[in-house]
Amino acid sequence: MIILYHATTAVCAAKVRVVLAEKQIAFEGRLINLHKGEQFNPDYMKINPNAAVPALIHDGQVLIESTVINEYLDEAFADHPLRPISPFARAQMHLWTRKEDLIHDAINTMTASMVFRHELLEKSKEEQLARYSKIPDLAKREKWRRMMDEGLNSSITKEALGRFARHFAQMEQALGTSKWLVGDEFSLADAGLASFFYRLEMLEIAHLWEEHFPQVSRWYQAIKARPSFKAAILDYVSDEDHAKYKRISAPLSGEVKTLFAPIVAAM
Ligand SMILES: N[C@@H](CCC(=O)N[C@@H](CS)C(=O)NCC(=O)O)C(=O)O
Repeated sequence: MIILYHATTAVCAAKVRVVLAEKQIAFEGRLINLHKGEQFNPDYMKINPNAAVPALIHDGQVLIESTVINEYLDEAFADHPLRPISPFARAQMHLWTRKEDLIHDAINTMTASMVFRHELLEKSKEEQLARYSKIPDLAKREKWRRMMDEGLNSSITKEALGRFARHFAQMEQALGTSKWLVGDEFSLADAGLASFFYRLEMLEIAHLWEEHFPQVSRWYQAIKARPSFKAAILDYVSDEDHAKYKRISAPLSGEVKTLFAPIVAAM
């Protein structure tokens, strides 16, 4: 039996749901409401001491870290394999999956500076602090504080956009010669990025790749055409979430485009 601790829109949790859907593995979901701070509940932190989703329990064994969970699922469940067989191709796949944490950090930066910040600025100082002051990792906590204070003008935002530019350029190169990131079979490398791209789309900044990286655009359309995209990502995002992201992000989209242009031009 599989239990997944997740949150509806959290991209790392959606990353695991994509793999569960691709491999057609049934699971029991337990939602953790990150906005209410349920990730800091001591009982949950016994499961995931990082106070984050996802966490997965398989036959009583606890797993955390979405990249590790996805690799575990593919190893533990043989049907619908998502890792290439050849050692070289598998190494290429790992080169992609090991970068997911860095890209997730950049996704989190954009979400914090474009959406979370604007929601939190409407709340009291106490409520703002309550949202991030219990994050166990001090660097992450400090990043939240800076995003609240500095927003899109922060050097953290520029660093995140630089990461996207480099990642998209590497993807563009790989996708110039193959259908998916590693050869012509969909793998964990592709699965791990699906929810990240959707978050950027929800933030109204799909122009980051659409205006510069045609192969990446082609790849994302193919990702969206897979049944796992609907089952693991779209079905968990409410109309209310969509409306909220659009309302807050759309006015900031042009600003992000202006910040991104010189970064891409300098590559
Ligand atoms: N490297 C971890 C990152 C987990 C993570 O940061 N998850 C986010 C949601 S995508 C979270 O739960 N954040 C807690 C918070 O917002 O306080 C993974 O890939 O599992």
